[in-house]
Amino acid sequence: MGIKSAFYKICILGDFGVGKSTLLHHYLEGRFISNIQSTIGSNFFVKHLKIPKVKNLVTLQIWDLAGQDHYKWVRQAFYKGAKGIVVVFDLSRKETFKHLDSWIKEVENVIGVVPRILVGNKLDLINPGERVIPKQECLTFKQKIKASSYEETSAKLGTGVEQIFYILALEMNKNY
Ligand SMILES: Nc1nc2c(ncn2[C@@H]2O[C@H](COP(=O)(O)OP(=O)(O)OP(=O)(O)O)[C@@H](O)[C@H]2O)c(=O)[nH]1
Ligand SMILES: [Mg+2]
Repeated sequence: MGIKSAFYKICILGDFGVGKSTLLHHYLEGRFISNIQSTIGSNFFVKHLKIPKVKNLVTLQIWDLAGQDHYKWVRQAFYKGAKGIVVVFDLSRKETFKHLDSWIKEVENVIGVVPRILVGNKLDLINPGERVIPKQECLTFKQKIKASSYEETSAKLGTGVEQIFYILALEMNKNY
């Protein structure tokens, strides 16, 4: 049972500076780099991973999109063909969470509804007792956008990073 191999394009999106490129770098290289440049336009990377029921490795083509407002029109072109999205905000900056509605709208206007994971990054910067975005709000938003999962990560420490892509790969594969 199961298919032999699979290829999925995915996009990682969210406000400028939430840590999208740093998360990806940790996922691909297994370490933190502190001097990453703000993304210009887009970059893409390829990762192979093993998931149950798929005989061969799954290939993820991951598009890292620039979060700055003035790249909005550039991003539209890169959403096409994506089978999953990773939606990232910064746990230490509330405005990045508030902007998620407009991110979801932006991407759905181009590709409709595809499997998604909601990610709160920079877990290492927050004190559990003084969260600026209560966990319940994050979970409510996850339900609202029908995300498969809500993950809290630290691209600095590597916490939760692999989970994001593994869960998304499982979810995309369900649709086949
Ligand atoms: N402490 C901490 N810093 C982080 C974390 N993730 C990213 N950063 C820092 O946040 C800043 C922005 O990270 P980027 O990865 O460039 O953010 P981005 O979302 O790719 O930004 P754009 O490419 O401009 O859209 C950098 O200085 C990172 O080192 C994290 O989990 N913890
Ligand atoms: Mg970037």
